[in-house]
Amino acid sequence: MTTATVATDHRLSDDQMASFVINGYHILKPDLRTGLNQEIYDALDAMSTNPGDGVLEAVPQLNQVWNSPEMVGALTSLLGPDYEMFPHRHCHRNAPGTPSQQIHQDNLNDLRIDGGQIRQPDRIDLILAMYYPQDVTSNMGPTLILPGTHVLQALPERMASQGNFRDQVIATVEAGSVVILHYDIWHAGTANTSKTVRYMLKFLFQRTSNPSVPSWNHDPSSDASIRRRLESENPMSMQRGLSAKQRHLRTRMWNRLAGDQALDLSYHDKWVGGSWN
Ligand SMILES: O=C(O)CCC(=O)C(=O)O
Ligand SMILES: [Fe+2]
Repeated sequence: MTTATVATDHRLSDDQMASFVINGYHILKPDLRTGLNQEIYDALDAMSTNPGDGVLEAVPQLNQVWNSPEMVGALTSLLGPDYEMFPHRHCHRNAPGTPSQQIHQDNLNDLRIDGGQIRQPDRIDLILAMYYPQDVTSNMGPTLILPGTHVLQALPERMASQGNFRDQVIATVEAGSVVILHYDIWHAGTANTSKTVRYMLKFLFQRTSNPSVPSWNHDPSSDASIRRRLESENPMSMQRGLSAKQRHLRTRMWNRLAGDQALDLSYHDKWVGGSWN
């Protein structure tokens, strides 16, 4: 009984969940059947136009990626067991010569207002999943991620001129990998200077209910070490005030994921003169 559960349970561990809450991303490589990545690559390469949201119907083998136990386990952990696939999706075809994107958020680039109150970015409601059917080496336009930025607000107009951050992560990956991102994280596609087309399939998944219990593989005995991680890790070096805000928001995010609904009452929390009210 126990063995069967362990063998089939791909939910994230406490440490993997904490890493996501701190860094805003998780990379996994599902155990896909031999040949599937190439089949998908060939099907994409044979398309004469981009089918937009219709890419799942055009290449139904993609369902095997999204339905893999590793994907279902990770998405269940992050969004709860009743998560849903979002109807918007996109196939990114980066041909040789494609330049870098600006670093950006896919989500709304502004403060969330909810019932007239500022809503803190302290939840995981939407996940962006990027699947790469071929290896992505450093010159093929890998996705760039700014770890920890999913809890920060920034003006896109200001970010437009920014690049080459010291702690940026360049997600070079093997064929079949999926980069799972918090929807608010700052990221960009980089330049493809190789001679190979890089495909990336972007899909969105959404939470449909608020968490009431941890939906990952939770072990209460790790609570103290997780708290220490949430309060001390610094994925991108930044000024002290911002690090404090980041730590505050991710502790709230963790509590909310663990089922602390009392937090719903405190949308109006705000940063005032160096402390949280
Ligand atoms: O191509 C990539 O790696 C990222 C694409 C992206 O972030 C976007 O188009 O919004
Ligand atoms: Fe994007």
